[in-house]
Amino acid sequence: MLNHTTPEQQRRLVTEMPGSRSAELDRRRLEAVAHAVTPTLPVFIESGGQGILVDVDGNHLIDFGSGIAVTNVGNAAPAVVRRVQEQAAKLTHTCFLLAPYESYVAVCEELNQATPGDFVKRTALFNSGAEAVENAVKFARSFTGRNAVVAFEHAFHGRTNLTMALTAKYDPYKSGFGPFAPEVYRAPLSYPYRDGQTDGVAAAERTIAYLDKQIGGPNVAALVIEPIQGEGGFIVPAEGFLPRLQQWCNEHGVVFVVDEIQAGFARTGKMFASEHFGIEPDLVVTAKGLAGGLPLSAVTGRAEIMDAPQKGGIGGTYAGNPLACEAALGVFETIRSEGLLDRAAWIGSVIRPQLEHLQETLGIVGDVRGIGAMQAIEFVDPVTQVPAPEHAAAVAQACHSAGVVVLVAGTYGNVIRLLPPLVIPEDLLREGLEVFTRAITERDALVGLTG
Ligand code: PLZ
Repeated sequence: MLNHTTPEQQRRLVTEMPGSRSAELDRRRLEAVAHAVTPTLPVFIESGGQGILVDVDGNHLIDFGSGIAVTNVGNAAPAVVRRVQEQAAKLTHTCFLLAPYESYVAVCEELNQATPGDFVKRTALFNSGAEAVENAVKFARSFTGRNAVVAFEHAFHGRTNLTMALTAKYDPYKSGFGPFAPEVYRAPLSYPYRDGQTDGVAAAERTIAYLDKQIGGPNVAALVIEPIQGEGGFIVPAEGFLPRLQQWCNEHGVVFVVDEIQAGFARTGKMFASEHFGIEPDLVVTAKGLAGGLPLSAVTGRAEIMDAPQKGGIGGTYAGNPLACEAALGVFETIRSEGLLDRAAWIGSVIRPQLEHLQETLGIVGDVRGIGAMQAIEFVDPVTQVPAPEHAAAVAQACHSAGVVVLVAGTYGNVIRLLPPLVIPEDLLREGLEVFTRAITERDALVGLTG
């Protein structure tokens, strides 16, 4: 077995950003890699740990991105590394459709147990989030015999053809890539900061009026929704919105599909964000945090829906690969042994008051929102409240230069989201937050002077 050494858990910049080795790799990237695959950071990463990413020039960066909510258990988490190494030395692949193995079944058992709802469930495994969302739609269509699928404003569900159709934002995700899959309808979301509707049931009635008038419940196979939108900018729907939508689904025999790909896996202080809203999805879609960085995704839900397609109708060569399944078992183990549900809630309790203070004192901070270790700031023009992507870009840039990795999000590109690994050491969390708040305060001061 290889010995893994965790990099020193300390922010440290030893070169310009990017350093010379990163700059050289970036030259090679531009020659070799399609330019539409565009990285955010200017540096190349070599190793990672609980809260630090180390680049090829030896710079230690604080990780507030977790590879977009993937390494919730930390990078190269010991239980994941151990299981993957052992599995790789024994068996790398058979294809579960050809010759099954235990770890696939064990992951399905874990997911059936962990997802909300006390009913008989089954799970099927896939590779990416998009692939799992597509398969959720296949299960729903097969079960209902209907075609229409409802998605929401600001949604992100992936980059494959069907999931591009479900995804809301045109540029960069869809522009030039049509035609898109038919029978996808986009419904109004609950976005309290922008739609001014803090009564979630009222917001749901507005959505339902649209569904009833323009699609018709009996035509709908599935309603697909993120409980807290990820790429859309951590939009938390007003209380009551999701339960009322689930009720409408039940009334019309529509499969209620909840995309927990970004919000799930202990991120919000519960195993699944759905638990905060009192909903029990018919199908839950997971990926990202499920396997700590190995490609694995899943659809989990009511047995009668999951068993609807014909035998052999669902699958894939690599879907539920044994290395990825072992990684997922390591993730479940780590969430339990490290108490990561409580830890995520605690991270939220550290971040949230600081961000709220900024909202109270600074004009460019329009909204602060999120649950647990999934928190975001929406930047606006201090006078008009119009989305201000230039502030988000400038703050993100300042953080990156100072060695803190943050991610921009939002339909208008004006949101910065914080997604630290749930195992991040406290001093790194506080230091990263300090760098972030300083960058925002300085930007606000600059806007005040120039505006
Ligand atoms: N559903 C809620 O957040 C992936 C996208 C990164 P895949 N989000 C990060 C990028 O720019 O492509 C995501 C998500 C939600 C589905 C997906 C899709 O998951 O594993 O990227 O296919």
